[in-house]
Order: sequence, then C-alpha cells, then structure tokens
Amino acid sequence: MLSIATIQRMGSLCSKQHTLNDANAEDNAQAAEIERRIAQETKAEKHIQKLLLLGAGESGKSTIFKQIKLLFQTGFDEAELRSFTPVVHANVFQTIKVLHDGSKELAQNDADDSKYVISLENKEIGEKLSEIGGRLEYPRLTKDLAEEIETLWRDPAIQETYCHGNALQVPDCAQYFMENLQRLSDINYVPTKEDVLYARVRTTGVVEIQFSPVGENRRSGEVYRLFDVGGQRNERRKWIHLFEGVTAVIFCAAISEYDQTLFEDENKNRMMETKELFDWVLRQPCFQSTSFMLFLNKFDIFEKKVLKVPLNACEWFKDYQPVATGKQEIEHAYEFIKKKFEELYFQSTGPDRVDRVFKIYRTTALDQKLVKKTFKLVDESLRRRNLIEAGLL
Ligand SMILES: Nc1nc2c(ncn2[C@@H]2O[C@H](COP(=O)(O)OP(=O)(O)OP(=O)(O)O)[C@@H](O)[C@H]2O)c(=O)[nH]1
Ligand SMILES: [Mg+2]
Repeated sequence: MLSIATIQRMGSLCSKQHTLNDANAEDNAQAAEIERRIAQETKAEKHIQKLLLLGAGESGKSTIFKQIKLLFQTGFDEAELRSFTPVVHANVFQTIKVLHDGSKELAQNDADDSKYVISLENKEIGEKLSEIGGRLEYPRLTKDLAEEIETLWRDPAIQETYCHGNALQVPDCAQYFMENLQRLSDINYVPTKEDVLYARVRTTGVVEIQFSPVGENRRSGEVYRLFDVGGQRNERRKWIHLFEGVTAVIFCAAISEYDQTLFEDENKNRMMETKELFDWVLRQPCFQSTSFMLFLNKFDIFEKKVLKVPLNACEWFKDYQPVATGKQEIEHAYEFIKKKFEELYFQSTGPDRVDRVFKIYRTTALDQKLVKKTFKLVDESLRRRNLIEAGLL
C-alpha cells in the first residue's frame, strides 16, 4: 500500500510540464525516489521473520552472521575488509602470547616437562612477544615481528603446547593465522574474505541485519531480520530484551569444545555450559512456539579431535563407548552427541510446546557452501511452518 505522502508526491510529479532538460533530470530523480519509497514500503509490509543467534562464547554465531552477510546481503567492501586488519593482527599477538605463557605453565606442571621448555635461542623472543601480547593496544604486524613469531611458532615446545592446549585459551584461528604470517605482515595487506571469517572478535552488544535469501528459482523470498549477540556470560543479560516475537532461534553449539574450559571461567567445561544454556533457552516462556534450529558447529575441528581425545573427557558424555576407528568412529561420536541434544530438547520442552519445530544441522561455519545449503533448509522449514500456521498446508 502506498502512503498518502507518496501518492501526493506522485500527483505533483505527474502534473509537471516537461520542457527543459534540467527539469527532466529533476523529474527522473523524483521518480527514482518514488520507486525507492514504494519498494521500501512494500518490503515493510511483508511479514518480517525475526531470527536470533544464540549460544555460548566462541560457538560460531558471528561467523554464521558474517556468512549470511556474504551470501544474501552486500558482503564486505574494501573499507570493511580493511577494518579487520587490527583484529587479525591482534589475534596473532594473542595466540603467540597464550602459547608462550602456556608452555611455561605446562613445563611447571608436567612431570615430563622438558618437551614444553622453549629452546634457549628463542627464550628472549618469547619474552618480548609475550610482553607485546599483554598490551592493551597491539602494534601493526611488521615483517620483523612476523619473522620472530614464526620462529617461536616453529619451536618444538610451542608446537607441543599447541597440541595439548585444550586447558589453555588458544583461539581456533591460531593455526590458520600462524601459517599466513608473511602475507598478514605485508605492508599492503588487505584481509581476504577467508581471513575475516577466521578473525575472532568477541561480540559485545547486539548487531542485526535484514536480508532475503533470494534463491535461483524464486523471485523474492521471506524477509528475515537476524540478530547476533555476545555469548559470554556477562553478555547474556542483554539477550532477554530480544526474546519477544522470535520466529526461530538458531542455537550454535561448538561440538569440538568437549574437552575445553570457558574463557570466562576456567573451572567450567564448555560443553557443560552449552548444555545448561540450551536448557535455559528452551524453557523461556517467550519461546513457547518458537522454532529451534540447532547448529552442531565446528564439525571440522571435531572430526580431527575425536579420534585423539575421547568424548568422555566431558562429564555429559561419560557413557560414550567408542565402536570403531576412522570415519565410522567420527560418525558414531557425532550421532551420540546429536542424540544427547535431542534428549535434552525433549526433556526441556513441556507438553504445551510439542508442536514447535526442532531441527539439528551439522555445520562448519567457515564453509560457505555448507552454510548456504543449511540456511536453505532452515528457510524451507520456516516457510513450511508459516504455511501450516496459515492453514494452507
Ligand atoms: N575451524 C572452525 N572455526 C570456527 C567455526 N565456527 C567459528 N569458528 C571460529 O571460532 C572463532 C569464534 O567464532 P565467533 O563466530 O566469533 O563466535 P561467537 O559465538 O560469535 O562468540 P561471542 O561473540 O563471544 O559470543 C572464530 O575465530 C571463528 O573463525 C567452525 O565451524 N570451524
Ligand atoms: Mg560473536
């Protein structure tokens, strides 16, 4: 429907006499403006579906958010890509500090401590980089610093620490950035799309985008408004303000984190925190008829880890029994976790909510094709649900 103001403006436009070129130009500009407004108003009339990304810190919410921006919205222009340079460089300094300080800690605690002792010639570099990594503001990553970081990264003690770093807070982007130090320290460095997806920055507050997943075979799809929030404990009190009128919660659970502890509380296992958080979200009165899309994320890390670290490192998975090796074992372990979440869902879903939609997806948020495919399924499921609610199915 057009607004009265728009119709009035159209009327005055139609009665104009087109004599001069500049008058024509003005008319064209006005017509374009009207078209823009009509498009805007038509869009506003459509029912906008509210989607909420929830989950603990580092579960991958912002990475999914970035992918949606890349897939269905404007993507990142050069200025936006450049704005990630300090984040990428910060991730490099943070990583090397965690590994350096962690190796010292492990060397003290472990009986077989020699494997964590940094070689003599790298000791000084290590102290210097640890000091830089502890600063509030990091310097730009120069070629010289990158070289020193690379030297330390290659030190066997640091490699050993990285392999046993589950008790430390090593970011998941560590290896990727360490393997790209030369490129990242180039004077003309501009982060790539991949760098942006790997970049880790803790979300504080709420961010949102509006988009429509227009597919190849449809001219216009649903309009979604997607909200990303911070998942660490002190961020969660902001969530509640967003709980009204939510079509679907996309809950991210990082399944690779079953042997890790929280960034904000090193005595708490990350998977146990996710379990309690999912349970809490499921029981929220506002979500009585909200759909739940559970993303079992970080599958790429999970499939490598699960063959080395037994699932029962986590209390929730104490009853896990491995059955095979290789790919078969990975599938078995994944299905076990999926079942645990299913059980939790049904335990935490009261009889008054049995008709809400619950779907589980295996995801790797860094994998664009997979995220696209997954979101298509989410979209289909939500559209189907709308038709059922409208009595059309
Ligand atoms: N390998 C791998 N890394 C991932 C995946 N998903 C996210 N990451 C990385 O994990 C880190 C944390 O991801 P974020 O998207 O920032 O996590 P978040 O849930 O938004 O965290 P908060 O904002 O603190 O709540 C980033 O470095 C991501 O690149 C995944 O599926 N696989
Ligand atoms: Mg985030």
